[in-house]
Amino acid sequence: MDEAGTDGRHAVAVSSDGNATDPPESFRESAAVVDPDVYEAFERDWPDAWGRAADLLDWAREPDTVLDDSNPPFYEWFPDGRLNASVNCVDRHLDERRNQLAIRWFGKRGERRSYTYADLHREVNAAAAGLRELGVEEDDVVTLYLPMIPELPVTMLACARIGAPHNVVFAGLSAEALATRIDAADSEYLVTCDGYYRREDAFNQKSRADNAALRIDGELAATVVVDRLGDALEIALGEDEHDYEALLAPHDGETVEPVARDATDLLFVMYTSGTTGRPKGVEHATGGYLSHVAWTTKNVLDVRPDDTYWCAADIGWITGHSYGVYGPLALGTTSLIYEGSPDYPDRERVWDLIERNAVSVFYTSPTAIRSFMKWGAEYPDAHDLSSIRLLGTVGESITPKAWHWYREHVGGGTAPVVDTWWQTETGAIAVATLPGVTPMKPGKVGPPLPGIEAQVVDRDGDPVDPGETGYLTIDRPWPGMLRGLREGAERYRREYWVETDEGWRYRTGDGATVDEDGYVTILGRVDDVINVRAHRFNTAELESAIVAVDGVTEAAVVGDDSGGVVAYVTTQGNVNPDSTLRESVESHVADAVGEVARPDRVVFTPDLPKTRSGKIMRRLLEDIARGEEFGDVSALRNPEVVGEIESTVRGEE
Ligand code: 6R9
Repeated sequence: MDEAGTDGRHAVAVSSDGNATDPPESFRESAAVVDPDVYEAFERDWPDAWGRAADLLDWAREPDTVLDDSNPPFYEWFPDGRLNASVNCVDRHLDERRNQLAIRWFGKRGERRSYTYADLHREVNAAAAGLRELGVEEDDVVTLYLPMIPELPVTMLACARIGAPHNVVFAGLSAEALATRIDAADSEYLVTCDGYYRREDAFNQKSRADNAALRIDGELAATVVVDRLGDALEIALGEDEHDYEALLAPHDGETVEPVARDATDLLFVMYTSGTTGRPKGVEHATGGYLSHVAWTTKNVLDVRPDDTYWCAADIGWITGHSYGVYGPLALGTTSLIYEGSPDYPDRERVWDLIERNAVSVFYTSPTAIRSFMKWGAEYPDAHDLSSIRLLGTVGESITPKAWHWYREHVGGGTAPVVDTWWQTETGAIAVATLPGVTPMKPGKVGPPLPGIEAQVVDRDGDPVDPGETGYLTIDRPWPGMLRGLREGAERYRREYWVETDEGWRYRTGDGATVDEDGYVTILGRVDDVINVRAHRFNTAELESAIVAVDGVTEAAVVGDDSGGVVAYVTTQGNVNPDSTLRESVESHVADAVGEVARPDRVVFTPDLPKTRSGKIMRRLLEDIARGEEFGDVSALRNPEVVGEIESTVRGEE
């Protein structure tokens, strides 16, 4: 280790790992960051160094203060600054890039729509005026329940323009999940659509939104309905329901004065699964969030204005918010938005889109990469993907095998593959290599970014030795951090923070190890959260849906090794489960939570492994689901059940 990196956390000097891969020279030549001093610079000048992230934005009032930490853990970033997110993502690019594409959209049926920055400006303004006409005022929360169509980023930016925080609910979530999120956010405005295509079929999203509206405690003041399907689905609009196009039409060409928001004002709320059954409303502030997102889009994903950049995540989750909408548009680049699934109409689709649009930066999840691998290298290999300059991955750990496959078959064997760790709560990337500076280690995420004090600690809060297992924590605030929870200050403090001798420490909920060079490897959640196809759910959300099925007694859900869900289920009186019961278990989860969470396997078992205190041993069930070795089970109350479960699972394969 060199002098700069004595504690292995701040500077990165990789000495001890034969698998480390240096950034290719050709990439370094034009990378956004090439000076390794960036780590030291942030350390020397923390928190003021984060001012350079704020410098990437246009402010209505430049902030004088970088961080107000007088009332931890309620931190305020750039507290005296004022700005508007839609100005930063749209207006400020008009002089230089009026006719450059901001959004290239590809629909499921091969439809295309393109928005130049001038087009985006026009529609965002008309939508902002339309929302105002319906009564939306500053600080009113607007719920957006839309699939991957351009109207989603447009309405997000329209909300931002008038200072109305958005609350995007993933379009695949159920009516029940939508209702919970509308109520929890105290939202009186909803933007949805008639429907969307699921494979060949027109799916009626509006009727699901109607079901949600019937269930909410409050009342919707207005609903806007985008016509996605045209003649394929005719929807009758009720009272207080408005057709999107008709609402915008009279405002076409109008300019809505952007509302200058305090940097600490709410930009959006996003519900995510936490350690209890009810989702938490994560609140992101305008200035810190946008600064951190812009800084990482530029310096970690190396995105530039002249790129065509594709973040394949759905905008309904945080990755799509930060890196599909706000980051790329803040930098004035072209963001590709794809509505379909990667294998529809065929497995050429993704590669064809990359080739035809000369995509230079591609960001996706290990779940997707695993599917690509399963389908076979012949699909990417048949395309000219030489436009790719950088590949990113997020959402779960990537195995060295998948990492190499991705680099080889998508990245031409040379593109940096940047594994990025972050969460809904961190708002933006927190742990990752800097592609022009830091060597990559396949299978390990990387060191914390400059200015981020992440470390792995043991139960007592002491940093673990290299290779030891511990909890990933962050010791100082960072600009993209959540400003709070919708559920209040107390819940926010309790859920995430512990006070240590050195100050306040944020708990990520992830187990991790760290190596001699400070590279973090994520082992998975240490709480009751599971990552399903790179989406986050609480085990209780899924399990309560399962135990609601007639005949079911108990359920435990775990993740398997391909990002799917395995449900272990016991039945009343151990009745022999038939296929109808299996089907109801699956469909109950899909109805209550969403199609994404539908169990991939349902394993009926006479009992669930429990500790003496009656806690279900999910870890063990997870090991079985993943076909892994598991440890000593003698501490269980019912060790005999383990063998039985294992043979049921193996027998099924
Ligand atoms: C951005 C996003 C957050 C959880 C996080 C962790 C897992 C994210 C990862 C990763 C291993 C990575 N996670 N990135 N695990 N390697 N590069 O996914 O946000 O949906 O809130 O999930 O995802 O467990 O705690 P979110």
